[in-house]
Amino acid sequence: MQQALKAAHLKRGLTSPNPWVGAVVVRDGQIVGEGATMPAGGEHAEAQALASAKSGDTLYVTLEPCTPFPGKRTRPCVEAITEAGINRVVIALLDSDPRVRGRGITLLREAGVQIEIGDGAAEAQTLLRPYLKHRETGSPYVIAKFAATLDGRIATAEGDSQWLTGEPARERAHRQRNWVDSVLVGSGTAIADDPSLTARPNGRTMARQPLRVILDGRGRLSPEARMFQEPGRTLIATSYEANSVWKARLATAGAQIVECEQSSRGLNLNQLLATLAQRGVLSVWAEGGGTVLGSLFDGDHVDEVWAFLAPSIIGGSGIAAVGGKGVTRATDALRLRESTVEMVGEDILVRGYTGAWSPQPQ
Ligand code: AOF
Ligand code: ZN
Repeated sequence: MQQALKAAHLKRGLTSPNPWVGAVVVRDGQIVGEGATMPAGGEHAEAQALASAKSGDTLYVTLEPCTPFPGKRTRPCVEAITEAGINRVVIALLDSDPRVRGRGITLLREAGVQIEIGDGAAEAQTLLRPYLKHRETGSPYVIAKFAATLDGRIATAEGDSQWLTGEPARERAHRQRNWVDSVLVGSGTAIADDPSLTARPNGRTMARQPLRVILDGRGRLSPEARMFQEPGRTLIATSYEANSVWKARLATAGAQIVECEQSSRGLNLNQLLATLAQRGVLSVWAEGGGTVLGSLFDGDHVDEVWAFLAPSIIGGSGIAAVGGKGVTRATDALRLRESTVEMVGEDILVRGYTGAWSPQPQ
C-alpha cells in the first residue's frame, strides 16, 4: 500500500477532475505491477497496474475500484480486476463519488473477491482531500496562502510588500501551483503586482497550468495585464452589473468571464466556487490579498491554511493578511487543527486545517 500511495502522490492534481490513485499488483508476495491514474479521461490506476503485470493474486489500491455508471469514460476497474483473476483486493479508502461509493466493494464481493479496507486510509485521505471535498460537497478545496510579518501584515500602509519572505519561502509557495487546479487572487493584487500566476518550478514553465481566477466585481483589471500573455487560461469572476464593454475587451484578451451575484460584501463566493467545481476544479490556491482572504474566511470557504511568517515587524497601519468582517470575540477566533510548523529559509511556515470541511468517516 505504501508503494501504491507513492505512485498516487506522483500524480497529485494531475488527473483532475478524477482522483489521483495508485495501485500495485502482487503475485506470491512479490510486486509484479504498478500503476497510477492517467490525466483526466485516461486509464485508471488499476488498469495500468494490471496491464503492467502478466498475472497476480492480490491488488493494493488507494481508492475503491470504480463501477459502471452513465457517462463513464473508461472501462470499470471492477471488471478489469475480476477478469485478471485477482482474488484479493486491499483498498485504502472508499470512493466519495456517489456514483461509485460502496458499489465497487459490493460488486467485487459478489464476484467472489476477498476485500480488505482501511490499510493506508489516513494517508490516502490526506492525499485526496481536494477530490473528496469536491465529490462530497460540490465545492472545491480551498487553501489560503499568505506571506506576512510576525504582526500579520502583508504590506505597509503605503502598499509596499516586496519582499517580506525570502526566496526559499517564495519558491516553496510557488511549487504548490504545480499541482493545484486554480490560483485565485483579487483584482487589487492582480493590478498592484501584475503577476503571471503560472507554475514554473526552477524557471521551467509547466505544460499543465492551473486556471487563473481573478475576483474583479467592479471590472478593474486591464486587458493588457501580463497574465494574458502567459500560458494557461484566465477566468475573471465579476458581477452581472460590471461594464459590458470591459467584459468584451477582456474576453477578446482571452479571458473567460463568469458572472456572479454581488452584494455590499463582494461577489457571491458560494456561487463562484460551485461554478468552478462544475468545471472540474478540485482545488483553489488562494494567494490573497487581504480582502479576498477575508471574504473566504468569513464565508467558511477555507479548508487549509499556509502562513509564511517573516521574522519581521511592519507595525503602524500595515495591511492585514486577512481582512473581511472577522470575529468579535477572541474565543471565536479560527483555530487551526493538526497544525505543523517548519522553517523555510529564515521564514516560518505554519500549516493546518480549518475544519470547515472534514472528510466523511469511512
Ligand atoms: C478507480 N481508479 O484510478 C480512478 C478512479 O470517467 P471515468 O471512467 O474516468 O471515471 C471517473 C470516476 O472513476 C471518478 O469520478 C472516480 O469515482 C473514479 N476514479 N477510480 O478505480 C482510478 N481515477
Ligand atoms: Zn477505475
